[in-house]
Amino acid sequence: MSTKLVPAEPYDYTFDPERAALLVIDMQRDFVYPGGFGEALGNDTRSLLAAVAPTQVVLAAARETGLLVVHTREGHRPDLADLAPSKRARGRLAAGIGDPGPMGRILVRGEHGHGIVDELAPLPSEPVVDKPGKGSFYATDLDAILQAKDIRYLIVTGVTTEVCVTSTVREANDRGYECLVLSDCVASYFPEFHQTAIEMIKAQGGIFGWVAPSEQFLAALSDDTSAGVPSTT
Ligand code: C5J
Repeated sequence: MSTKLVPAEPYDYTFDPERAALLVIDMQRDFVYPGGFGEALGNDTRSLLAAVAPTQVVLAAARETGLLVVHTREGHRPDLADLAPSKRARGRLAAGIGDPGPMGRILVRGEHGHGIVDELAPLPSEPVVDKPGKGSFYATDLDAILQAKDIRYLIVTGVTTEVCVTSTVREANDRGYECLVLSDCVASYFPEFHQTAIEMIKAQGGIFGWVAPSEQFLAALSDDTSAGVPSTT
């Protein structure tokens, strides 16, 4: 199969679809939907909601093309045994992780708010990685899942841009994965943090990876002549 070429920043991103995975990071009700934990913290969830529709399109295209799709969820065991005291205490919140929240116990596995938004519901065949931290590789089997499929290229979507997305991209980059972040499929409660996080990823010649709008990725994925370069990897 030929490699695909996506016009991206800081320069074109080339990838082999057979070694690429779509990563959907923490698109959970508690972060994204109005009435969830994110909003209870005083955040405006509209920018996160705006990333759902373009991600839905990318998800459909990835499924159609046969890309591996991996979802992550931030959260903890019901007994909170994997919740660091520092994380539990952070923010001095009246209702924090493990406490009753608007959509069930906050960031606890199995609770309604911890689940992935309906629009992006995982298929039974798609791995869902539960993570106790911000980075998707920390204390998870994500690397093993990707290695087992010989994945090298990660197409990154999800929330929030400057927290779990950036942490994951940095971890992935150090492990040798080539990350393309889809700028309209990641979002933050804070537009200025989103913008700065995007700038940081692609700065210094792509120090952590590449950035492109999803339409560029979709065009490349569906174009048989996208790069015309036989895969050498
Ligand atoms: C946060 C995340 N923002 N998924 N989590 O606490 O980015």
